[in-house]
Amino acid sequence: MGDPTDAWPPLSLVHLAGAAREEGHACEVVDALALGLGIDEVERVVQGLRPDVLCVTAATPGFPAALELCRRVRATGCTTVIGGVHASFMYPEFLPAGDVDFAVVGEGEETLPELLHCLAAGGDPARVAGVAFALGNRVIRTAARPRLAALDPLPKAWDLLPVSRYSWSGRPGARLGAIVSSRGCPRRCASCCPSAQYDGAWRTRSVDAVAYELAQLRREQGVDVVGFYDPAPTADAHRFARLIGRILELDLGLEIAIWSSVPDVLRDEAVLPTWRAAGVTHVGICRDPAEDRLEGPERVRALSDGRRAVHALRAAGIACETSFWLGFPDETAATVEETLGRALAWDPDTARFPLLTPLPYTRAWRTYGSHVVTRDYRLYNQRDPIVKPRDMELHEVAEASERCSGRFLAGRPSRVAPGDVRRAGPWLVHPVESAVPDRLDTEPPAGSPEDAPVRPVPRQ
Ligand code: B12
Ligand code: SF4
Repeated sequence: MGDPTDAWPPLSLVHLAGAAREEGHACEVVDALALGLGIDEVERVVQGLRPDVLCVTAATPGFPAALELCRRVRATGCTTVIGGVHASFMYPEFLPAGDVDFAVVGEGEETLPELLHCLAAGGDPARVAGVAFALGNRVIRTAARPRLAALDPLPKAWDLLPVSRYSWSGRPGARLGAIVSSRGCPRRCASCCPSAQYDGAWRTRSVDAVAYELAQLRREQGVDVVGFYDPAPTADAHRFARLIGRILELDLGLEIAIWSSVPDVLRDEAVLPTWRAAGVTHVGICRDPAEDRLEGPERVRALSDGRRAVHALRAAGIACETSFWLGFPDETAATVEETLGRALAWDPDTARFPLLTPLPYTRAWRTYGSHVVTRDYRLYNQRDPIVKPRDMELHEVAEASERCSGRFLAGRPSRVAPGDVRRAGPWLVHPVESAVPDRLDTEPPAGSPEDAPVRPVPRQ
């Protein structure tokens, strides 16, 4: 749901600073993304704060910059700690270079305060579970830290963040907040980062705790729209129905953007109007890249289900966006057209065409790793091509993604351009139910998505 013009709150820092503060450590948070700070500016801010310990979070594409910041700050005598999914898996790769003192492996809410205590007391970090560090020419990984036994309540430090800065192009002018209602995802897709992060485990928070936190965001932080950052809040139908019921009771007047999946949306088709009544205005549909390489009946079924899910959401007044993946090793001009045809047939409000970006710590790496042409992690951003197709040049892949976005948008005026603040968001894009003709229930032929046979989709 991200867009370059957005400023999304860094929820990891909200929880980590909250956890460290609860254990008596004074904290400051610098949200470089929201403040638009480059590395030199962040360095200056950090030097001005003169911290004992600098803690940094970064996903894979931001990791080289995070390491560079740690390297510079460490040179002034400050201890540096880095965490997040990339750090959790890749610490043997970067720790030997000596840019950063400690990597936190896994969730940080317990590990970070314990590490900070240990450092302040001059203790032995090898006794803190969930940490890795370099010692001479060896990398030490301490005992594994069990996942948090309970996710309620999660510590928070919203007061340390520039909350008035957070906004989403989907709702211009509104204050944006964030929450997780669960961690991980039960679906275990091969390319998936959150699934790898939690090893396929899915843990939920209690409905009451989530509802209470939503009320706090509304009343204490003045938030108008909340992004659920967990990828699978709807995975358990019963639990999500209870959460929707609680939100309806509270009547907070919040708008809510969530992630979901085609099976969850179709399962809940009959109750989608209650999602909408509770404030759910935007659903991002999570799709593993493998879904763009299905064959035979599975492919036909996936297309028809995807279309039905989009229609069902639209009928309930909920906007949806999803990604269609390009840049596979077997990519050709024809497969690009097929993927575009699939996107046009689904007809979500927003379609993105990210490029296949296998991560070294996911199962997909076994399939695609040998086709990855660079270990420059700055390019692992799903926009720069890092997989070389056998029959296409890298620049052709990037151009294909842009072309697909342009052609998708050209098809229908009510489609939403990512970043188009005038039309973006669910509140303007649903003039009538099924503005899109029921047109396809099979894959359109390569090269001519608009010329595919017209066959009505049976109503369920
Ligand atoms: C919100 C979000 C964003 C926001 C980030 C806002 C922000 N300032 O943080 C925005 C929209 C900006 C964004 C942008 C991008 N994102 Co994003 N994003 C997410 C999302 C939905 C939630 C992340 C989150 O906050 N989770 C909740 C927190 C609490 O969990 P956490 O971060 O894992 O933190 C815990 C632990 O990891 C650990 N920890 C984390 N950091 C640290 C640091 C320290 C010091 C310690 C001790 C511990 C620790 O403790 C935390 C609490 O337990 C995830 C998908 C997902 N559901 O996870 C994708 C995700 C992280 N994004 C992803 C991608 C690809 C991108 C983009 C490249 C997209 C694009 N093409 O532009 C950009 C890259 C931005 C950048 N510069 O790096 C991928 C990352 C894959 C990877 N490993 O590289 C993910 C996993 C989505 C996906 N399935 O592909 N994203
Ligand atoms: S549905 Fe999405 S979040 Fe869940 S495992 Fe698949 S790709 Fe990951």
